[in-house]
Amino acid sequence: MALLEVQVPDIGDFDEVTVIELMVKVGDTVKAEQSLITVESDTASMEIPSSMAGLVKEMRVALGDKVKQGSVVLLVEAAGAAAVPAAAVAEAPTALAVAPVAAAPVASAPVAAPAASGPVPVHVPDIGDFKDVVVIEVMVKPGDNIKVEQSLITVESDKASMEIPSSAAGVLKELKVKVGDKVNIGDLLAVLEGAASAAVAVTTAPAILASAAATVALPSTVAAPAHAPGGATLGLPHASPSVRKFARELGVPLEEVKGHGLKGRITVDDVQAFTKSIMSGAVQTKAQAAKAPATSGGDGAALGLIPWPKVDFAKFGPIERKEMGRIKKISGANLLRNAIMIPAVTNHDDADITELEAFRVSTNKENEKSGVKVTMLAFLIKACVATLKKYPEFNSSLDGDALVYKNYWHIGFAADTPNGLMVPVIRDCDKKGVLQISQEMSELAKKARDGKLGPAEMSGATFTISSLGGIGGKYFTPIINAPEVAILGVCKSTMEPVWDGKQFVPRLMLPLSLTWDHRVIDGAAAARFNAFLGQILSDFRRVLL
Ligand code: CAO
Repeated sequence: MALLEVQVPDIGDFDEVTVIELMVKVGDTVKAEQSLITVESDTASMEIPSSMAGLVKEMRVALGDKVKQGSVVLLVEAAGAAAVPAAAVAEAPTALAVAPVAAAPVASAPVAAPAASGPVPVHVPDIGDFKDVVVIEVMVKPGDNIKVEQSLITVESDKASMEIPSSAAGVLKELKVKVGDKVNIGDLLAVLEGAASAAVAVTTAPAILASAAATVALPSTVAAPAHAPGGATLGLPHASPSVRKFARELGVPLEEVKGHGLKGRITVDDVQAFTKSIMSGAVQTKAQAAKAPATSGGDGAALGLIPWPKVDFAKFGPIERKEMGRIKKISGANLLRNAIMIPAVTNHDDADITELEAFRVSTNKENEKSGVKVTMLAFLIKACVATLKKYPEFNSSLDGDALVYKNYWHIGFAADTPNGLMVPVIRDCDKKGVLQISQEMSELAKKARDGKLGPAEMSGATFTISSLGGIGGKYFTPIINAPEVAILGVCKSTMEPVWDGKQFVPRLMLPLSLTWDHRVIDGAAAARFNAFLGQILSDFRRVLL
């Protein structure tokens, strides 16, 4: 099959442009109109699309090459009958052209008011075929002294970026657009005041206007090297429009991405690598860092605290330093926020589970063959759901000044895993029996330990139980899992002498520690919650009431 040339089309006034990005490689299958390379002059950045679909057989340009209209970009083996001879391709500049053409007639661009003084409107000039281009940068502000041809905003289509210069001089009185707006030819951009001769000069200066229409510009600001996190912001990041579009779709802050392309240009690979590092937790965006305090609390300066003590532990003996795992870091930051932001109080109480434990043991004996072990935690979940229904504010969340009461009962349980604490969630516990809850809990706990829990399995809890019963201890003060408003801590049950009014009798007592958000719950309600929970646990038939 014949190889066909794809050439650089008519790119307006640009004589020679530099190839700054190769977007395809030998062996790629390209579609017609698919961008092949990005070229840049000192005022423009544009993507050159393919004139045909086919298989890339040979690249004829390399990074840094200078090309102009007619230069061969690559050879393709054209797909099917759609193939056209190379000569025909070269003769089809409209299909190929991505840059607005410079020959826009000045008169068609409503750019300047004829008045020599008073308000002067500045409109979007003829920008070629581009429609609904997005304002991605506003470079001036009201009060600025604007010169003729000074860039006011940068707009971007999915193929090109361009700066829109002012058609007049004067003081910027009003800006009519903001970042994110979509604009078209003739739209009012700004109103200048005190614009003297310059405005008139522009209406009669086709050269200036022609460049306004054709300046597919990424000049000095964009040409500045892409900056690393923490670096100074020098304007737009150095990236092609399609890369910026890709970053926008992913929500990637491009100014934080380090470019590894030509002259530090940010490429699609850079955006992908950045996204991966965010997802793996290896780095945080500035926005994430601002939202989530460091696990250790940073330096505490934001809270007006004295700095965290810095100690050279090695001075006192041998040490070993180990980075904390990702889960510990994430849960640490959450725990810190919850501990600091919630005015939490913990009530301790004991519940008599003598009969319940006897029932649990006998049930497990009866069900030995079923393979499902009924756990105390499953009974606790059912008992908590009944108590949450009686005291619904414990199943609510704060939303500003309002309380959101949830008419579902999804219970989270803390699971100790080799990677750290995780909180799987059992959904709709009000609709499930103790056996089903026990089974789901054992599956979720296993998944948690194997590091296989998905985000959906850890979200949506309305209340959490943290049980250390299998391990030991008496009471503790669990930290509320925001935006929940309460959490129940459970420790190891022990046989204790309990006064029944006549004598001390041995009873199996379960220590309960309920931590609650005092903004939502009062101490009396917390005491009632524990008391009611204790009653259910001592006589589980109450769950049915
Ligand atoms: N009192 C006395 N014994 C208890 C008990 C209690 N409250 N709760 C459980 N036990 C016993 C069980 O009877 C069982 O003993 P046998 O093996 O002899 O039958 C053993 O402890 C294990 O119990 P279990 O299999 O029912 O497990 P569990 O429901 O107690 O716990 C899970 C499951 C996932 C919660 C647990 O594995 C876990 O990870 N716990 C730690 C939670 C945690 O870290 N909380 C702290 C958070 S704050 O940092």
